[in-house]
Amino acid sequence: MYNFDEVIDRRHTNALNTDGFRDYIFHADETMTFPYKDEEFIRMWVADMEFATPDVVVDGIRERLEHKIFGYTRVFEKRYYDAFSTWCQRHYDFHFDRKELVMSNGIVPALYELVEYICKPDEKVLFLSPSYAYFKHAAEFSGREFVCSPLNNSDGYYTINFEDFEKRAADEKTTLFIFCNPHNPSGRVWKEEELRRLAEICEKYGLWVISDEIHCDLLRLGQHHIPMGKIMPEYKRLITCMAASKTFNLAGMMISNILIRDEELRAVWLDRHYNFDNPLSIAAVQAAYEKGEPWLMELRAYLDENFRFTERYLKEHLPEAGFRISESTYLAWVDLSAYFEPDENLPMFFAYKAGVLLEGGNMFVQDSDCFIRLNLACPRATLEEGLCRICEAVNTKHTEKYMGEQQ
Ligand code: LCS
Repeated sequence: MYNFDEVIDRRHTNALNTDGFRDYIFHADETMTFPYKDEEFIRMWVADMEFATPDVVVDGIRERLEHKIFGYTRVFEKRYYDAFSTWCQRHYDFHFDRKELVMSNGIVPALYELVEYICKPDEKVLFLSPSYAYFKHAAEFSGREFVCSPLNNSDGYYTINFEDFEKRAADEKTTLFIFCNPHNPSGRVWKEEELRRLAEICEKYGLWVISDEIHCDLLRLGQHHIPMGKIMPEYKRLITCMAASKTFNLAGMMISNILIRDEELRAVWLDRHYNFDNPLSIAAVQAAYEKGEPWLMELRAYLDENFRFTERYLKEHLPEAGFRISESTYLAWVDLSAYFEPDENLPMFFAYKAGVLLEGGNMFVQDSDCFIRLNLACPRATLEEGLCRICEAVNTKHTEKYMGEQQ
């Protein structure tokens, strides 16, 4: 019913995806040039989608536009809570009290604030690696040290090393665990047993837990997300972050949900946070939660097929690439250690040799050498072209290397 094959021109919309890649990926300015024009790149990097947000969301924004006044705004009405909490109840059988809900312009800005409110200057932030780099940035932003507990990687399936995690959690200077649930970049949807063991360790050492569940709606069909809030129903030091931004392609709307259980921390937040919201963003998210489910189900089926397509394509054209269909997210995490040395700058290689913008292991803190992360939330034709260019570039490099060694 929805057309995920539509190719939408995003130029001239101030999109980070089209116009911000030099700065974000290469820390360079507009003087950086490539053998490709900007519009010739296949863009498989930052985590937003090439798909249109559903009509119900656009209609929600339009209805709000008709009110014609956009003065100072904040989520005051219960309708927003009703929309979001009904979503959580329906999808995750998860209930939270209205008073726990505070709004933020994004989960990343919330992380930056929360680290500062929770950790004293000499305290440390713990997370699992590889990791979404902003967990590290959030610690560093307020001068806190970070500690990684490396995940085990067994043939592309990531699991938690609980002995290592407990050792690090036991450090009395480690007071906050930022948990990515589901996990970016691997896409793991943590199972109940894994969540229980993590929760047990966090409770034993009294850690604060921020459970970043931004990817929780984007599951492969058949997968089920369990909010940490259900595993730790009474634990006050738990903060849950969720948003419609990834789910409905609304990251630019800059609005996300933060559930703070601890009253004292919530008071600090309400005191120090800049507590205003964008009226169009509220309308967009409310409409998404109230009416967006049919679209999401079709999106998930389309993404599932993009993952299967990628699996088939890589098997045929890049057989030594390590790839496993992610349990969640639209992000494919591909191990190219059979083809590259650990010090290769992969985003640079693929931008120059393939005309593909992607994220490399160097962007995921540690334990991610030789990996690339591909954003598969694009029309299948775009995906096919991107994969074709990636495989060709790697195979050409391999052939050249082989010929070089023969001479
Ligand atoms: N948390 C996680 C785990 C994410 O993956 C992202 C976006 C965010 C938070 C951002 O939340 P926001 O501030 O927009 O509410 N992930 C991105 C990524 O992996 N590449 O580009 C964005």
